[in-house]
Amino acid sequence: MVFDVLTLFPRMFDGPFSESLLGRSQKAKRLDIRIHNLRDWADDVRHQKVDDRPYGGGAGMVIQAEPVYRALKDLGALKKGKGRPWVVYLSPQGRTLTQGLCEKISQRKHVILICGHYEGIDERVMSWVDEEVSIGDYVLTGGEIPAMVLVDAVSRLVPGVVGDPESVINESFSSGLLDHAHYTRPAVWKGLKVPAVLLSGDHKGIAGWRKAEALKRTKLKRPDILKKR
Ligand code: 4GX
Repeated sequence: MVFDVLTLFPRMFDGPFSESLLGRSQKAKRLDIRIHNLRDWADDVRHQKVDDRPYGGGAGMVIQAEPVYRALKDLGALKKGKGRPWVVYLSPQGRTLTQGLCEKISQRKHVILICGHYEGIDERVMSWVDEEVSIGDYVLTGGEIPAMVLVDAVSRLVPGVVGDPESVINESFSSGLLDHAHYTRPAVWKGLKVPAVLLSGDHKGIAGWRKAEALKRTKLKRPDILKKR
């Protein structure tokens, strides 16, 4: 899967995308995450200015339409037809990112993410945006962290990114329930015992315990999920 990220702060992505699963999967060519500096498409190549004051006045700056348009054009988003990438703008006005939306996005081969800053981008480029996505109802300083969240959550659904496909299938949300509790060695720690069934070797018993635990936890911690199910 290919991600193109358009940002004014490309270095913010250095850490999160080079470590752990995402780093490994890029080396293995399962993922191709390309970070682009929006300033490379600035009108004024020398000053590389890509923002300006809002018409009508008020605080803050607005990212100009032209650099975003040029970047989208170069990345293939303006052509029509099948190979066209899916263009996402991260913004608090978007549809909330859920596991379901991540699954939907993971079906795409090529996704372009636009990270807004300041007061956002000129509304006139929105006609090339396929989908606005929000990571939650709070205001951040820019769209970079939301883009990282989306790339991370979507990437782990790409076949091969998470080594054991079981851990993607059995986890929270996919089943509509929270995950059951987990324990590892030692079997007794500070006098606290691991539930006996997990040491029993009885696979059916273990599966039953886990299912019941997951239900109990969901009822207790996230009753809203149960209602939706
Ligand atoms: N989930 N931000 C976008 C710029 C902006 C401001 C106003 C449109 C309108 C966010 C979020 C988020 C901060 C990214 C403001 N764009 N993005 N940016 N929550 O808070 O996705």
